[in-house]
Amino acid sequence: MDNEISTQPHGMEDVEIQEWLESLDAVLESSGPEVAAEILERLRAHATVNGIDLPFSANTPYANTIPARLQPLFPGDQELERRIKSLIRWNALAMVVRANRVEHNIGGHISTYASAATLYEVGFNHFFRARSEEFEGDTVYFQGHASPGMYARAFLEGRLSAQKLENFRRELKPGGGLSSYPHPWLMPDFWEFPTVSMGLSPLMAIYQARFNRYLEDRGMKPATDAKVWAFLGDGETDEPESLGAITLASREKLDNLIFVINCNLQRLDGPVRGNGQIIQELESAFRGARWNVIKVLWGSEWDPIFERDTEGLLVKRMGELVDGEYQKLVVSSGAYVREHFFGSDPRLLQLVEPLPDEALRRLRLGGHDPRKVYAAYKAAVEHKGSPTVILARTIKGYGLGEAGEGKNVTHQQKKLNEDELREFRSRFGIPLNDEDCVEVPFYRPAEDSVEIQYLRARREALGGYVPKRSIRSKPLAADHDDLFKEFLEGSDGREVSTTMAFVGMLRKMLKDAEIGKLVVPIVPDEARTFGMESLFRTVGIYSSVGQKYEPVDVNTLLYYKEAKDGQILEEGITEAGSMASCIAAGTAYATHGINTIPFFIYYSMFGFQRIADFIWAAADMRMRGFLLGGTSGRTTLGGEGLQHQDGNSHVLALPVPNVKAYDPAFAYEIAVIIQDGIRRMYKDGENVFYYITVMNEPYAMPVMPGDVKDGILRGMYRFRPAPNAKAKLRAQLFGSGAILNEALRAQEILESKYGVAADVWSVTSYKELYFDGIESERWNRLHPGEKARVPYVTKCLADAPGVLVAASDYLKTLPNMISKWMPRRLASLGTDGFGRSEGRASLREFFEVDSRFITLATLHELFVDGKIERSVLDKAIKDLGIQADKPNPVIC
Ligand SMILES: Cc1ncc(C[n+]2csc(CCOP(=O)(O)OP(=O)(O)O)c2C)c(N)n1
Ligand SMILES: [Mg+2]
Repeated sequence: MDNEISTQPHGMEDVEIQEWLESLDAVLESSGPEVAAEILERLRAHATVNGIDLPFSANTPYANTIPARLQPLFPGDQELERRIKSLIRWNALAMVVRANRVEHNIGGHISTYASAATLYEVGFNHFFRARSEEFEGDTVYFQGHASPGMYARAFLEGRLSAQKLENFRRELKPGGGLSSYPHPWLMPDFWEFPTVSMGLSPLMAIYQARFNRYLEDRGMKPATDAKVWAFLGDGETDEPESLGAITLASREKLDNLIFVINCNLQRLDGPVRGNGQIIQELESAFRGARWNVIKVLWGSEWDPIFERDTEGLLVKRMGELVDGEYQKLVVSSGAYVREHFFGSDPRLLQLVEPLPDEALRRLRLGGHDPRKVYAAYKAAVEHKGSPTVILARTIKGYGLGEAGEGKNVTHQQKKLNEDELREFRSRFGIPLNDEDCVEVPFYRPAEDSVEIQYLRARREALGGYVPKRSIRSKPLAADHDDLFKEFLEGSDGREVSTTMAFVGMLRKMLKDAEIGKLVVPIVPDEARTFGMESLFRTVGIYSSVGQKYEPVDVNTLLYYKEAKDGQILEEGITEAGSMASCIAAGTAYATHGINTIPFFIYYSMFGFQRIADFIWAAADMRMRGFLLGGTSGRTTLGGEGLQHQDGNSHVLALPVPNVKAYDPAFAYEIAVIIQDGIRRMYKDGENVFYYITVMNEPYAMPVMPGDVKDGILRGMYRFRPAPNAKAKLRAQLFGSGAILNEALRAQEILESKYGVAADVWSVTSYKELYFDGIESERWNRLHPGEKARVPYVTKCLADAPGVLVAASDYLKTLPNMISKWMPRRLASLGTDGFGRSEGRASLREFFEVDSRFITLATLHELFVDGKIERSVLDKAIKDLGIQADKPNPVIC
């Protein structure tokens, strides 16, 4: 085992090692731990240069990091805090048991909070500082499955009614209920951070802590000692996101960040590492990443035993057991513990000889001992120079006894029988008699009871209640007509891509008096891809240490400028981390009362496709800001092929209710969308955010054709009507993004070669059109007696004659989903299938979305309607050079 320590090195007498240990003790005594550590470090270096091969281990022994003699005094009333905690335990359990009595299988978790209660209560009573006018407050990410405990506490605090608790997981009941997990969308005055999709919160917490520093370094908020706490499960650390950014946290010296990992050694199905030691594994990962690691393994009852163990036998023995054995030990009798744990060595048995079996059974784990937990938290908040992780050992389902304590099934335990309830009641001293107890009533002592008074006083001392979400920013004026005006006026024939147009807007926004400082550009190592490198120089790349080197390109205009007050968050190749930054910036209006406006620009394929769950969490958190899907569209990104070419993201944006997704073709469309977005989010306070795709295909940007702003925002407008509206053959062409140009070319071909007069529409957002359509349908269904609402699509096309053809750089399902509100049948072209490494023209031919295929689709529709002869169609296929037997792109 990694942490095994030998008590008898080769060729060394006991007495010799004893001398070494004693001299170290003497140094410790006289000069303190820092000097002792320095000596050991020097010894290690000395040994290495003298050719001694010391094996590397990032582990320390399987013992508490803070020894008993360095433990601070516990400042609270321990007995009273225990009683309060017991009441919270009871109410948390009652909430789940009651909910499942009323509605079978409604779910909920008992055992997670049961194991974590002390970890939270020490935080609530002594550490978590609330947000107030004067102080930004600590930020706490609560483990999602522990939410019953947070509700139960809020009930004692008088913040949640018994009725709300009664309706745990039944939010739709009259009077409302409580959401299963932390969801700011559902409980916007309570929860701040959604944490239940495991792995997201550790990563979000790291970037939150870093964003707090960013705000300070840019002078946007005063520097404070506010902390970001993240509570995780040990099983949760298997999610790659959980540990994925821990080196960033240490690199950035985020001593404002504290992870508390509840190491109950169990996950849902069974042990996290039955055949190993999750605590040691995590310790080495975090120590290797240069975190401050504090292990809280053993409770105070163990201290005297350790003291008697002058030979280090106990620590050695503790390091030998695998977690599966530990899990068994904590639920076993004292006799079993004596035989199987201490029985491995007669000297160990001797250590515990004076203790009766019952005392052995009650040897508490560190995570259940408030004194040990307090010591760890205090050390963590006082630690400087790196983030801290606390690895606290607990028992899953603590206190549930036969109903699930330490059992493999405990995660899903939701029902207790009468005996089990009585036992739990007695164990935690809940003042309910045998009869009442089985009804599992919520229990809150009188307002003037010592428990409630104490609990309130503690929270008052810490500035108020936690968790609590409120919006503290002031609305912006958002008066930006002048800022965006130039982008409505076209590019004067100059060929630019919509990405370039966007970057032009960003550059201008960064100079704006109101929003200049608030804009937070975020890039995952793609700034050059998007032509943003000029911003490096103008606003700088944020670096907490400034720039310690002369950049290689210092003599160029656009050199790589890092600065402590840099504005760009250049995150490196991590879309997940960038999104976490975007979330921190986009929720700062609530967390910090600062209206930062994130613009997160990335390869569109690596957004919704790769980090959809973070985007979902952002939606839950009421994030504001802009996601820019760069190099988007399956055929606008030439050369890249299957994994980069995005024809999916607009479909994947559909499920996120509050994301507004736009696929604009022209600079003025983007300008209108962003200007309106800033107004809606930062002036009117709407809980929406934006997804805008931008492309890298250059073409001349037209002047905005009249007042089409409303159409742009609602999803479609007629961009170019047919020149010959009186023609016999008519068509309506719908194009989006860069494919709009193909529709415009098709309009010309149809006009000049086939006498078909087509109007061309720019469809900026199928999602907006779809939502409008389903809302009209729904309203009409519910209000049959009233004047029927007409979907916007239907209104637009009311007097639009001819056949209907849509072409998109995304899946055909986008246009198809609004076709039922169109006056006639719709033919849809799109890019279903895998991409190819090719140039744009070949890709558009391959996916059958170029002007020729739009022309063919239009003629085919006219043929189906009996408006043209077959021969015209046959000839067109030939003239357009279309290969009728080409493979189907969807399946090849
Ligand atoms: C991403 C994700 N995958 C799966 C789940 C389902 N799930 C909920 S709790 C749980 C086990 C949690 O174990 P651990 O992290 O050790 O927490 P504990 O309850 O033991 O404190 C699982 C698998 C989830 N919530 N999120
Ligand atoms: Mg666990």
